[in-house]
Amino acid sequence: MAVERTFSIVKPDAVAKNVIGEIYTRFERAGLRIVASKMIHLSREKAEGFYAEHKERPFFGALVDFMTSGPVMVQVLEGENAIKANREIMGATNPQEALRGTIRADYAVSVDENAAHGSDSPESAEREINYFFSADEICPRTR
Ligand code: RTP
Ligand code: MG
Repeated sequence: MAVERTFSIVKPDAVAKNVIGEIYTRFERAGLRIVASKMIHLSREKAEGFYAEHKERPFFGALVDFMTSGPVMVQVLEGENAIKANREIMGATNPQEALRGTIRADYAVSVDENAAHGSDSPESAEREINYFFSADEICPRTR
């Protein structure tokens, strides 16, 4: 498996809980490198575009409300099998179903406010990275 990139968000609930650093530490402990990172407060338009695949779902309005409720950290993670590795570290979408020791089990309380996002495929990783970062904002490993 070649080195791969994935896109990640520390969602507003986790930023509000002051656990950005703890979540970043989990990425690093799993062998993922942070090669781009910034804090932003999403506009509704930006959040709606990001979650466009869920536009027709009943939870879409609540999801956009939540994602715009406070700042988020957005980052690009790089490493072996990064997409799957990040999904494993995050745990299931519903924190009630997430394995112990995962980000969502430890920091999230509900499916609506579930602490983190991670790309679910190479195609979405590419789209999501380009949605938030320009090429000159990504700093691959040099040493
Ligand atoms: P994400 O995209 O945020 O990483 O989460 P995911 O892949 O695990 O889940 P996805 O199906 O893509 O859903 C995106 C976000 O929508 C909210 N959601 N709410 N109330 C519900 O039944 C429901 N289902 C999904 C969650 O916040 C989920 O992270
Ligand atoms: Mg998803």
